[in-house]
Order: sequence, then C-alpha cells, then structure tokens
Amino acid sequence: MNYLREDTIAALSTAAGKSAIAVIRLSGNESFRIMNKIFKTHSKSNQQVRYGYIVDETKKKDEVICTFFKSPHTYTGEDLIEISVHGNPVIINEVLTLLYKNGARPAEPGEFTYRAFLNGKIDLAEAEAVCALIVSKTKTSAKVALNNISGELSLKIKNIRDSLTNLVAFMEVSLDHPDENIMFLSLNEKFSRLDSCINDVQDLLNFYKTSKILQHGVKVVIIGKPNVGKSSLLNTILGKNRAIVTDIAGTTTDTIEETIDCHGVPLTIIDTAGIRNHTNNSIEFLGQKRTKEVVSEADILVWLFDSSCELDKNDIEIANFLEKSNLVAPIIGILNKSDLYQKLSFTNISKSLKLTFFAFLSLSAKTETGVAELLKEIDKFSGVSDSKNDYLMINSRHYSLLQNALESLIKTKQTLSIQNADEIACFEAVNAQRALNEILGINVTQDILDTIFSTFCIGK
Ligand SMILES: Nc1nc2c(ncn2[C@@H]2O[C@H](COP(=O)(O)OP(=O)(O)O)[C@@H](O)[C@H]2O)c(=O)[nH]1
Ligand SMILES: [Mg+2]
Repeated sequence: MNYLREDTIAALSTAAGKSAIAVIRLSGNESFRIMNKIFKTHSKSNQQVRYGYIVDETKKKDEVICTFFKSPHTYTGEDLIEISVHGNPVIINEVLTLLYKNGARPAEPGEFTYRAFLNGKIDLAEAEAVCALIVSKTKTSAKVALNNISGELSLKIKNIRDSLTNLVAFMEVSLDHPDENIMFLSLNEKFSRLDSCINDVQDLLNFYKTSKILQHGVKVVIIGKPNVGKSSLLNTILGKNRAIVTDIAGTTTDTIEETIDCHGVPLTIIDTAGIRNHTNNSIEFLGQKRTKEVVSEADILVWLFDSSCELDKNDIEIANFLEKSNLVAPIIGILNKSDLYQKLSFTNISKSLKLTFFAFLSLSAKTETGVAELLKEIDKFSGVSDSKNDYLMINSRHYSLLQNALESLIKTKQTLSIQNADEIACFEAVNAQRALNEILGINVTQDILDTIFSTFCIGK
C-alpha cells in the first residue's frame, strides 16, 4: 500500500448511494488552500462551520455545509475539512473530482485513521477498534469496540508494560552492579510483580473467546430430516415468515440464513434442506450437499426430531452422517411438535443413536412453547451476557501477542529462580515488553500496518 504522508487526501466518508447528506473528508496541509479555491461562502473565516457553495470556477456544483478543523486538534492530527454535500452520487463525484483537480488525491482504505495513528492521535489497538466498531452487528459488540476506542484496552496494556519496565530497570541495575545493594528488589518481590503481570495478561486473554463471538457471531445450523419443522423453527425464532413452510417433504432445497441479535450476540441461524436417504429430485440433492457443507462450519447444531413419530431410517442416516463428519460443534437435540401426541422421547433417541448431545429440549415451533429455552441454551454456549459492560475486544493479533508476552513472563519467572541466569530473565522480560508494545503499534513493521489498514473501508 502506498501511504504518503505529505499530500492531501480526500474521500467520501459516508456510505455510497443516495442519501439526504453525504460527508466528504479532506485531510492534509493543502486542505484549506484547496477549499479556498472551490468554496464560496459569506460565513466569517473564524467560523468553524460555514455555509456556502462548491463551485468550479463560476459554476455552482452544490450547496454545502463545511466544517473546518485546524491541526493538531483533529481526527487525523492534520488540517481537516468535512464537506456535507447532498447525498447524490453524481454530486459526490463532481465534488470529489474537483478536489482531485485542485491538488488532493483519493485516499487509500483506512488512510485517515492511518494518519491519526502516525500522528499519535490514537494507538494501533484504538485504530483497530474503529474498524471493529463500524462492522459491529449488535449493541453489545458496538459497546465493546467503543471501550477499546476510548483507550481502555490500551490503558490496561500500558499499565502492564509500565510495571514490567519498572521491574526490568531493577533487574538491569542488579545485573550492572551485582555487588552493590542499591535499588535492590527481593526475589519474592520480583515474583509477586511478575505474577501480577501474568494475571493481568491472562485476564485479557480470557476476553478472546467473547470477542470472537461478539464480532463474528455464533453460527447455529438447524438440521433434521424433512418435515420435522426446521423452517417453522427458524420462522418462530425470527418472528417472521422468512422460510417456506409446507407439509410436502423436501421444500427447503437450499439453505436459508438470517442473523438476529440474541442478547447481544449476533446469531446466524441457518435452515437447511432436510437430509434423507434417497432423493430423486436433483435440486433437493444439491440442497443436501450444501447442508453437509454448512454443518461443517457450524458453531452449534440444532438437530430436530419429530416427537409425534418414532425414529426412522432418515434419522439414523443423519446420525451416520454426523458420526462420519468429525464434528466439533455441540449438538442440541430438539423434540419438536411437543403440542402433538408424543411417540418419541429423549431416552429413545439416546439409546438408538450413539451421539453425544450437549442438551435436549422439547418444544413446539408451532405454538412457540419452549423456543425461549432453546435461545437460553444457545446463550449458555456463547457465555456472553449483554448486561456486562467491561468486555474488551481482543482480536487475533492481540491474542497471539498476549500469548507471546505470557510465555516470556513465565520464562522470566522460571529463569529468575536459577542462579546466574539473570541476564536471560532480563532478556525474556524485555521480550514480553516488546510484545505488549506491538499491540499498541510501537515498533511494528510496515507489513503489519498495511495488513491492518487495508481491511478498512475507504473514507475511514
Ligand atoms: N403440530 C405441529 N406442527 C408443526 C410444528 N412444527 C412444524 N410443524 C408442521 O410440520 C410441517 C413441516 O414443517 P417445516 O417447517 O416445513 O419442516 P422442515 O421440512 O423440517 O423445514 C408443516 O406442516 C408445519 O406446520 C409443531 O411444533 N407442531
Ligand atoms: Mg424446510
């Protein structure tokens, strides 16, 4: 990626398409000069927000509101202007073309945030959170990303790093002056300080599972032979008729996917084509092939049985298929149609099928009895509670650096107890420090920065 810092960049910062207002951002040394050429206004030049027209020579292009931000107190740290134009793609294009004609260049993905990072307005963990906030799917995941943007993760990392820096200073002094008793810390004191760093790193590592669930959601795949009520269950959960429900077996021939906000967790529910032994219908056959694919990607499998009928060869067929698939996802067994006369029980299923079930529930997709309990069971799996406020977002980059830091801290502790190994202990402690710094973007390679910022959208 070719990020140059000296030039002035411009891009549409709001979503493309038609809207009441669209915001174009301009950042860099030349911003004010460029605007002077294309913005005609009667507002006073000391006003931060000015009303006027974007003009090409004498031709009016749009009636706009411009907000002027003077460096260094701006998002990017540079002179920055936000132009609110009418949200029409033709106008947006004309204004952007005019900006480019007068000296700005199109911004690369994430370049505004990249400049904010380079100019020390935000650290790397905060920049990553900006991206995570934009793609957040639920209120809880947005709240967690916001915790990171506000610097809560960065502060925790800095605190651990600073106490480690302090400890390393003591360790280095005793290395440099082995015979003098100045600035001496007992071994116990060093251990206790290291333990506290280890605990803090461990606490942050523990956020990883929740972060992944909040960001990427939980994939729930509903399986079962035809006509057990899979589509009905999906519709009941969604509260609308998204999937086709019919009493002719094999109607859902492809998978249907919907995402809902389930107590803060983005829950993607996938209704599949029923798996059964023989199918003459080629569309249904393709649907079953797709079903087998999504099953392998599931976080949770919800396997429906028709409790008004006994098990048949189709249920056995599914059991055989699951057994062969080396599944890691837990299976929740559902006895659907609990409103009808019951011919099947959990005991029948457990005895006849040699599969381990994470839970068993009885419900009726038709009357909705028991559906809330299913969602509670899925909640238990995710371990996320939307009433909790102090989650932090740990992405996979943070996770592997925290793991490195943890390993180095443990090695520091181990080597400290060995005689004459202080130098190695010091080396390991510095390694841990380096890993923590890398989370904040200190001494990271250009490759890493490029990878992170290229995932941003243009205009951010
Ligand atoms: N009585 C009763 N009928 C149900 C229930 N769930 C689904 N059905 C009926 O079972 C038939 C098949 O349902 P559908 O959702 O299309 O099954 P799928 O093939 O597994 O997707 C339809 O006639 C539904 O109305 C239930 O809980 N109770
Ligand atoms: Mg169906």
